[in-house]
Amino acid sequence: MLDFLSNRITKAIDKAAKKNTLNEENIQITLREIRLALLEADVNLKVAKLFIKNVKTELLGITITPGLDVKHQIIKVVDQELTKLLGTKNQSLNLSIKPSTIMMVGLQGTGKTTTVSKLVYRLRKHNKLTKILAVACDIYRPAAIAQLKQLGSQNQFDVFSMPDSSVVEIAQAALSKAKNEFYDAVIFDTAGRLHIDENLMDELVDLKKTVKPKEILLVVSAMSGQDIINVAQVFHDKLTLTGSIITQLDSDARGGAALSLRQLLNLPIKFIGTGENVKDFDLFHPERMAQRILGMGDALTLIEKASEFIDEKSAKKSINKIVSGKFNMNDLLQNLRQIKKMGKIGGLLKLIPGMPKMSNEQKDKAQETLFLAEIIISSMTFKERANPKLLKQPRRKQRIIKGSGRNAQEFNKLLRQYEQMKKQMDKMKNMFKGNKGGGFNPANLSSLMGG
Ligand SMILES: Nc1nc2c(ncn2[C@@H]2O[C@H](COP(=O)(O)OP(=O)(O)OP(=O)(O)O)[C@@H](O)[C@H]2O)c(=O)[nH]1
Ligand SMILES: [Mg+2]
Repeated sequence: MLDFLSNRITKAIDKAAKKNTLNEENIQITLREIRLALLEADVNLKVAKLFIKNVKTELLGITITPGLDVKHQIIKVVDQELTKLLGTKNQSLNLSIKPSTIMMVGLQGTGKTTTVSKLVYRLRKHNKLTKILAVACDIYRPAAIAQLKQLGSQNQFDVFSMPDSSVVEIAQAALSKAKNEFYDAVIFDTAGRLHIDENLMDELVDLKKTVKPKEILLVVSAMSGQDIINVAQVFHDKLTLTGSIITQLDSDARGGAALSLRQLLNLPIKFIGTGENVKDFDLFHPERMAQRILGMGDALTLIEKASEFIDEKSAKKSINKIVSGKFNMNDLLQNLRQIKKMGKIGGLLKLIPGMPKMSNEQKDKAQETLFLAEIIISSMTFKERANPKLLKQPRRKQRIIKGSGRNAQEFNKLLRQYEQMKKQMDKMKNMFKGNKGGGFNPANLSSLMGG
């Protein structure tokens, strides 16, 4: 899905990240590459320009997140802007009234009829609507009604059709049937057209007046070229669309034109079609799509974790305590838990620029040290953690060793490390001086923990 766009953007970022600095020149190079990637993927020029402008503003004003290298800083910004471009959040269908009414419109062969049955499947499975009526309003293509009927019998939903009638007459009859028989939803399948056709457009306007649908969805193929933008604009002007569905995303289409519609028309993308089966249909999630395009799901998760971690007010609070010399084992425990929240220390250390490469063995050892420390400190009482001098009392020591299931050697080592850490306070202070964001760099703690 969108492999072309994904490959090109990834390459652009990789190339830019080789320089490993985020100065104006490097930002320019990055932006030029990304711009090319977008245009080659068929993204509309206006959309690409705006996107580049936004990424530029963000990159120039960036506050470097401690723990992220240049590549990840760029990914973070591009991911954020791409998500925005795609619409930020999924927008669900308006199903507030019964029967809910949905109208499908679009050019020929984009997947309107197929999508009707996909939508039925989804509304049943995810929205608990059981009785759904599909209405055959494509009265021009001879096989169109038969196609919908066949989909209906394959997937057990009702199809309404009426020979020798106008689209408006069909719609009126279907609506009264739906009301009388308490249908949950009615979906109108309409005729496709090769290009904007005045007569067909007027027919859609009449259909809209008759049905007053809560949703009018433009079905767009991912394979569309730039001409889809004008076409969609006309549909939108005449019908005031409520959203779009991008189909055929499983193809090797570049997809940029269809994706551009969201920004140009301010039209939410509600679903995506990814195959011919009724199940090949998903809600459109801008953030997930952005991640997929960046092809860096794992990296993004780590970035997220790093940001989350650094944003933590509590982390700042406890680290301020450490720097001011007032830290105790409660603060230490809190920090250890935050590190754990970020997952494996090895993956984390990889992201920290300037961090010497550790062997797997060293990483495992660091991980284990932190893990052990957490277990032992967890077995202490709050009072003991607040006043570690109490830990010298043999009775307390024995209790903690027993409670944590560790041995005396490990316990003593932890205390030694804690003392060492206190002694290294000055060193720590200097480390934080160089850290503008005031954030907490877990590498400092792990090195002090003897990892
Ligand atoms: N691979 C793939 N094929 C799709 C998808 N959606 C629809 N199709 C196929 O595209 C072709 C056209 O689909 P239809 O549902 O008939 O399209 P339509 O918009 O109703 O076409 P007209 O009624 O002629 O305008 C069919 O062969 C579908 O199986 C999709 O998401 N992926
Ligand atoms: Mg059709």
